[in-house]
Formats: sequence, structure tokens, C-alpha cells
Amino acid sequence: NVNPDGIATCPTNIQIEDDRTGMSPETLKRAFLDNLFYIQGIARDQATPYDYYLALAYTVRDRLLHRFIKTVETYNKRQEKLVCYLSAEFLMGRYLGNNMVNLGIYEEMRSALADLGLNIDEIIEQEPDPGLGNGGLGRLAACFLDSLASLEIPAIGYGIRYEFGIFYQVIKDGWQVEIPDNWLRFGNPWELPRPNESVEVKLGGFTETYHDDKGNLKTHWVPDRTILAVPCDTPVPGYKTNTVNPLRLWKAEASETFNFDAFNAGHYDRAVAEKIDAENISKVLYPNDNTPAGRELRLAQQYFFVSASLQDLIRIHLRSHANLDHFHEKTAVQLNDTHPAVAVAELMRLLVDENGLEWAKAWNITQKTLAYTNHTLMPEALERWPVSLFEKLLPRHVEIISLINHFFLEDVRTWFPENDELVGHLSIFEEWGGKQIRMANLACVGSHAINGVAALHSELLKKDTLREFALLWPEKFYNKTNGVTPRRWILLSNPQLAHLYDEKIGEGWLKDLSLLRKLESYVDDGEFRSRWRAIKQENKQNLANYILKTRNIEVDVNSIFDVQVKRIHEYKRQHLAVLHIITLYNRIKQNPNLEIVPRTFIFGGKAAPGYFMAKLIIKLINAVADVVNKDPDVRGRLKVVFLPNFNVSLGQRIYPAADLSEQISTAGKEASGTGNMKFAMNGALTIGTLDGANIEIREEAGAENFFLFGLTAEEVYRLKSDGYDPMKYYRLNRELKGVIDRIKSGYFSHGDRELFQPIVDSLLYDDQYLLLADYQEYIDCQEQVSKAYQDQEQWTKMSIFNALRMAKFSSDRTIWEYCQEIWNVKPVRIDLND
Ligand code: B1H
Repeated sequence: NVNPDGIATCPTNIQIEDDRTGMSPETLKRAFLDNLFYIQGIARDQATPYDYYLALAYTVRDRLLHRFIKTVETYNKRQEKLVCYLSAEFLMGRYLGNNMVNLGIYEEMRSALADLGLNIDEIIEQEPDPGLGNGGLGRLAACFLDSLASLEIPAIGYGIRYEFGIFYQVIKDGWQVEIPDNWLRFGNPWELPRPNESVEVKLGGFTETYHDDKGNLKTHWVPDRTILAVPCDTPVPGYKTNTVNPLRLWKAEASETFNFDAFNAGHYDRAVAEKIDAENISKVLYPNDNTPAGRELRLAQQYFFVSASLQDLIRIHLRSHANLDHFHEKTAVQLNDTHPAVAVAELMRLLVDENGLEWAKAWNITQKTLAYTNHTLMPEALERWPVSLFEKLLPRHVEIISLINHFFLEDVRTWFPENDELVGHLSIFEEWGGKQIRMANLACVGSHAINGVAALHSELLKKDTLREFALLWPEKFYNKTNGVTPRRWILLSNPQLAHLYDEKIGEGWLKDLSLLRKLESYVDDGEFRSRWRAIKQENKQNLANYILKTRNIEVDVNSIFDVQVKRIHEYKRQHLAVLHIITLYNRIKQNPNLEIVPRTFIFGGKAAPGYFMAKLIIKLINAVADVVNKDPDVRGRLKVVFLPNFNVSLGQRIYPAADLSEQISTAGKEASGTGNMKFAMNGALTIGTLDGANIEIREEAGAENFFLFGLTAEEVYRLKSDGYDPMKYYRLNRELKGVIDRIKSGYFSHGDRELFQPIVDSLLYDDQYLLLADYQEYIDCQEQVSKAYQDQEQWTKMSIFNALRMAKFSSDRTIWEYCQEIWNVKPVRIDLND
């Protein structure tokens, strides 16, 4: 452009995009190259795939930071109530793809990179999967953060920045071997350390009393060490909102003052030891699912992140309020299971000891601030801490808990005079067999709301696990059926399916999953059905390629992909699926020409390193796989695959490729399950018991679109109280006997009859999870599955109904219910131009 004087000018209408915020492919490309050069410090022809990943991550991060800073600024200005989700686990999965999806720049970025000859999917695969959680509980927390930001709710997730996440699982000779997960080795572009916002956390020592200036008797905690909690913030964007909420994870460091003292006194070795001790607190995630670790370091971890988080919240509140009188009106704290339940005592300590509030006032604030979610009915999973251990680490908290208990039981005794049994059940202290603190009781007493995670689970909590509390405070009890985010679990995992939805009804379904119901009439459209099948087929092919590459097993993409992926646990009954496989195998061995619908059995899941039976079940699956896959009589009609290291990324590959979802826990044992929802959303049919959220999935999908079998929770209860005898089933059921005898004979263990003896014995002489009682119905039901699969048109219809009717299981619905009924919070719109 040239002006009348012949001087070159810029056209006035040109839109200049900032390199750090612009979203057009041109700008994205320029920003990416800029980051590659100036942040990675590498020339293009020298760059590794991981360099590309980091350059892309920083490009995406810039677009997040812009929104993140505005979000925090808006929250500070508006002073609306804030949700704080306290969780020892956040199983976030890879950030890069998800962040691009939520920013709405995935396709722009794909084309920007394609212009440079780069494949976006390959770059995404470079990111280590952040595994800061064990399974469902940690992944739920991650889905909740996605929904909170997508619903524009002011929220913050608080947890621990573990240096080592859940171990990496490899399979050697059929056994699980654990490898440390050094996920931070190559840096983490998503986190922002905030050392200036560090807080001190005390541990150990003793308490002493003193008189304050008004002559009141006060208690003072004299700790024997102080740890520095350094916050590292990861921005969590909502889907196509400007909201970017923080996930604030605390890293433990030695507090310099302490270290320095020792150092100056000439105790160099002691200073170093203290530093190591301090850093150990956030070193590693305890790899237990549904069983507490009971170790001193675990309690230290719990207290560490709870204390740091509550101190942070109090600091935030006092920045804009004169005192803490209205703290509960501005802060809702959700306890993700009992892992952060020490918050009850810590909030009281901070309010009373450190901020001078009266006990009664502090107690009112504490109860109104806290709410507790229970995630399990397994009695052995309820956390209890020996008072002696607790006292060693948290002497002041034991005093506070004793006082809380004292006042609480005093009330109970006036409401229910002379009912010692009730008092015994409600007490925070277990007196029997070495005094212990019952964390669930502490959480119940200190909270205004208590919820389970599926309808049945919430009912069983009231009837059983927390019965006495439900009698005392029925109004405190809620159900909040779990959900999962459709952004990661449909759009990101199954882009083809998402594209089909977009094409038919636009993109609105990602924010309102109930819109998918509009597609129901397409079940009668043959063309739609064949497209549906083609998508499933392509997903199956992708998984088959992965299986070939990683396990060197060839699978038939026309066979039923029958999948069970979840943590390995006896109550989840992976070994019941194994009994089914051996049943089919025995039938083939008896009659090699038997007509049978081909199946590929796919398993995945980690066992807690100390859980002997779970590890033996993995070995059994692999042992059966070795025999079945190699046997020429089988002629490839059955294949068994154990995919190592099941994690969020592998889940994203697996759920879209499944035909059949195995949800076969003993009724009354699985609190909810969330994998069950991910499968159904991706068009898998479920074979399942009436347990956890299966019940609600079946209600939504329609009973005719669900393969149901097995005892109900009530029947399980009755059978057990009538005296269950597994041997009876073994003796009376010839096929079952044949299956168990096959394992016993050493057929799957090169003649070794001892190897699987513990599994056989537990089934024949105990069978607390009632595999033998459910066996025949399971086999019969699987027969129905095979029959149904042969009618591909009908199967497709059932698949479509499942996928389209899962709106209830969007975590947006779950979070909205928490907002309305438990947290009393409203959305805050973030305006980038404010
Ligand atoms: C669930 C756990 C759990 N329930 C203790 N309980 C842990 C307990 O490290 N620990 O000490 C770790 C995890 N996890 C799961 O929560 C339930 O089994 C699922 O049924 C449920 O869907 C999920 C989310 O609510």
C-alpha cells in the first residue's frame, strides 16, 4: 500500500494478532516456530519430536495464560463464592490435546503444523501421561475440574505435586513389574511454580498452654519441624469458555531457616538429611486403590496438602475481608474421600489457635465450609489411624479431635440418652484393639453434607457404612452420581464419532449432552447405522494395530472386542471373566468344530504392588492368554490380550474400540465406576451386574440394551448371611468344575499345580466375592451377547441407543448438582476485554 505522497503505509483495516494470543493458523505457526527457536533454543533441522512437543505446549500455554490471569483477576474483583476441591489424587491425563480442544484451536493447529510438514497426533504422543492418581477417584477429580471450568464456576483444585506418579507397569513372564514413573524428568511446561506464595506446614513436637493478654487459657503447638509447601499451578481451561481455573499442587521443600540453622551450627549432614526428609513428603503417590496405606509418610502427605491449602484459602479470604467470620459464605471445600479429612481438625486449629476465633464460632464455620464425598463401601478401605501415630505427627490435632468428639458425643447423649451402642458407633475414636481415629467419622461430624457417588452406593451408605450418622442427620445425606467429561471421553478420544454428531446437530452437544437424544430417530436409518459401524470398525482397527505393535498379537477386527480395563481387584472380578474364557476354551477342546462367535478379550489394569492376589490374577490372565492364543484347535477364534500400563492415554484408545464393556463387580461393592460410562458413551454395550452406576446406565440406555446378570446387592447380603458354600456350586456344575480343574491341573502353568493354588483355594473355600454363585448366569448372559452380536443391525441399534442416552453421565450434570445442592455457588463469566 502506498499513500498519495507515494509513501508505503500499513492498511488501516489490518488485524494484527498478537503472537501469544492469536488463534489463526498463520499466527499459531509463527508462534510455534518462535517458541521452538527461543524457548527450546534449537534449529528446525536439529529439533527432536520432544522439542516439537514443548514448542507446541508453550504455544498453547500462552493462550491459556491470557485467560488464566484474567480469570484470577475477575475472581479477586467479584468476590463470589469459591469451590475448593481437596484431593490426594488428580489423574489429569495428557494436557496438550485437551487444552487445544478446550481452547477451540485443535483444527487450526493441525493445519498450522501440517504446513510445516508435522503431524499433530505424533507430537501429542510425546507428552508423558501425568499419573498423579490411582484410578477412578483421581480421574473423577480431573473430570470435575474440566466441568467446573466449562460451567464457569470459580474453583480451585488442591492436591500434591508428586514427583513420582503411579508406577509404570510392564509385564515380564506374565507378571507385573513396577517401574518408577519419573514424569518430570524432561520438565513440565504446564506448571507455574509460585515460590512467593509458599506456606509453612508444621509437624511433630508437643503442645503447651499459656494465658493470652486477656488472661484466657490458650494452647500453643510447638512443632519439631517445619516444611515449606511450594505451590505449582497448572491452568485448567473450560471448554470454549474464557474460564481457566488453577489446579494448585503443593511441592514439599525444606524450609530454609531450619536448614540454615543446622548448617550454620556445623551440622552439614543433618541439614542435608532434613532437606531429604522434607522433600520426601511429596516424593511419591501411594499406589493403592481402595485400600489405605496406613503409613506415617502417607499421613504426613495428607496433612501437608490440607494444611497448605487451608492456609492458602484463609490468606485469600483475609486479602479482602477484615476477619474470618464469613469464611464459609465465600468458600466451599469438598473432601474427596477421607484422604483430606484432617481438614476438619486443621481448619479448627487455624481458626481457633492461629486466628483467635472462639470454639463455637469456629465450629460453625468449619461445618458450613466442609462437605465429604465417600467413595467406597469396602470395609477394609475405611481409613483409620492409630492415635499413637497421629499424636507423633499432629499432637495438637489429636487434642482438637478429642474436643470435637467430646462435644459431639455430649449432644448425642442428650438426644439419645443411655444408648451406649450408638455412641460407640458414632465416636470418632475406635477404642477396641488399640485406639484409632476413624477418618470417615471425623469427616461426617465436621461436614454439612455427605454424599455417595451413585444411587445404590448412597443408599447403602445410609443403610450400612454410615447408618448411625444417617439416623442422626438424615438431612445431611445426598447422592451425587458420578460423571465423566465428554470433552476428553468423546471428542478427544473418538473424533470420528464427534464429527458425526457435529454434522447432524452442530457442536452444542458437548456442552449439553442431552442434545444427542435428537439423533435417536437415526437408528432406523440404514445409512447412519453403517456409518456408525464404520467408525467403530476404524477404532477397532487402530487398537488392533496398537496391539500388534506393542504385544505382537494379531487380533481379528471382526471378532467381539470384549474389554475389561480398570484397577485389578478381587471385588471387580477380572477372574470371573477368565472363568468365562476357560469355559469357551474347554468347549472348543471338547469339540474343535464347535460354532463359536469369535472374541478378543482385552484386559488392562494395575495391581497395587503389595496386593498378592491381584498380581496373581494378572499372571493368570497372561498364562491363559499364552495357551489360548497358541492352541491350533482354537484357530484364532479366541484371543486374549493383556495391555500393559493401563492409564488415561491408553483408555482414550481403548474405550472407542470396545464392543462389550465388562462391569462385573459383586453387587454392592463398586461404589459407582466411571469406566462403565466412558464405554457406553462410545457405543459399547455393557455386560454387568446391578452395581454402582451400572444400575443407572441400564435405566438410561433401556434394559433391552444392556446385558444383565448376577445376584443383586440384597441377594448377596442374604446369601452370605444364610451361609454361602462355594463348594456346592463346584460340585453341582460340571462345566464350572471343568474350568477350575483345568487351572488346578497346572495346564496354564507348565504343569505347576501350586502357582494358581491361591486363586483356586480362595474360590473353593471362601469366595467372598461370590464368583461361583454368579458363574452360570454370567456364562448364559455371555451366550446372549454372542447371539446378539451376530445380528449386526440390531447390535448397532443397541450401540446407538447406549451412546445417545448417556447425558446423565456427563460430569457437567454431576457438577451442576454439587453447585446447586451442596456448594451453593454460581457461575462467573470471564470477559477478556474487561
Ligand atoms: C474409589 C478409592 C480409593 N473408591 C483409597 N475408593 C485410595 C480409596 O490411595 N488410597 O488410599 C485410593 C482410592 N477409589 C473409586 O472411586 C471407586 O472404587 C469407584 O467405584 C468410583 O467410581 C470412584 C470415583 O467415585
